[in-house]
Amino acid sequence: MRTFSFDNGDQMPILGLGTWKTDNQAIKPVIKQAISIGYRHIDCAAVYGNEVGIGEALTEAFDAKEVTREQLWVTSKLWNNAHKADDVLPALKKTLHSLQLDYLDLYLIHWPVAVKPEVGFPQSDDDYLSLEELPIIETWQAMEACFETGLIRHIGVSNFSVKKLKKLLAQSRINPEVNQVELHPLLQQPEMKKYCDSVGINLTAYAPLGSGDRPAFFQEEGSPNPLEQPVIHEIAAAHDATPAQVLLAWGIQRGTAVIPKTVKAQRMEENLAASGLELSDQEMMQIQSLDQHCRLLNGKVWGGPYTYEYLWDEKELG
Ligand code: NAP
Ligand code: SBI
Repeated sequence: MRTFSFDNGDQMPILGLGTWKTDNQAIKPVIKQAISIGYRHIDCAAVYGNEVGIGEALTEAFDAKEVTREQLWVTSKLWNNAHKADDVLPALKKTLHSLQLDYLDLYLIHWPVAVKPEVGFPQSDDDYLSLEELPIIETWQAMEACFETGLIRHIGVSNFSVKKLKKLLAQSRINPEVNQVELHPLLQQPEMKKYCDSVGINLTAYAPLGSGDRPAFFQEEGSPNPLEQPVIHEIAAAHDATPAQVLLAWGIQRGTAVIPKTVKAQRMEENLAASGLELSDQEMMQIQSLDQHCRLLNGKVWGGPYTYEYLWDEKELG
């Protein structure tokens, strides 16, 4: 499995397992299965509400000597209601407790969106804190302090625009090492890729298969599906591969990590095998032409000051 190398020598497997939309009970056998077939990178988050189940599965896998802690890459994310400086370390400790781990490989600020500490998921504009009230740099400095405790080996961000990354890099003592964003052939974000490459930020692709099972709230009528693009099917047929494998191979070949979610054993195998699929330059170009700058998880779930334009630092395409 190809890896991303970090400055301290750590290696993040370029393909990991996504865990959103699977509850504590259902996720446990999924994680055990994934580890048994060779997954070594698990993408978690406090807000997914399943870190306890993941922790139980990891502990059982360690106890059974299927894998060692050092062989595994575990990412988690700070939720939007714990952005105040004093709330970051407790949130990290809660995640570590749930996952039954001594340390995380990577901890990310999940969104550049702050909500009041007592709010789980915001329901009204009143539930938000503006970035004037709680600037990102205050949360980032608390992330830097967490890094210094040794409880996390790397720190990064998620859903940050290039503009927000630039501002953070200008203010930070420790640079973010990862930005995790939505990426697939319908949303290629070439400027983001170029910028991250230029400053040494590893880009991770979430929703690499188009998040077809995203909740109804996130579905907009007529949204395209990367898995259903004829070009993807043609390339898949040429390699005797599946459309999902082509999407993942494209992401990997482009130099991004990919974290597809599946709960099905056969698809886990299929997705993992995508790291062995090689696309030609011409196929990569064909896929490049599919870009529509189409955000499937466009952040419209947020309110208050966090408009689309504010979040992504761009106007919405009409
Ligand atoms: P995704 O991985 O793009 O797509 C998941 C969907 O694809 C599910 O319906 C899954 O169904 C299906 N699928 C998986 N493998 C398949 C295959 N080989 N063939 C056909 N369908 C397949 O979507 P996602 O879960 O939204 O994103 C992946 C991960 O990224 C998340 O789980 C989460 O860890 C992370 N994420 C992070 C953020 C963030 O804000 N940082 C946002 C979104 C996601 P089955 O499960 O039934 O197989
Ligand atoms: C949740 F558990 C609840 C809402 C929500 O909205 C945006 C997408 C997201 C996220 O922030 N990270 C995900 O993987 N999905 C999510 C998750």
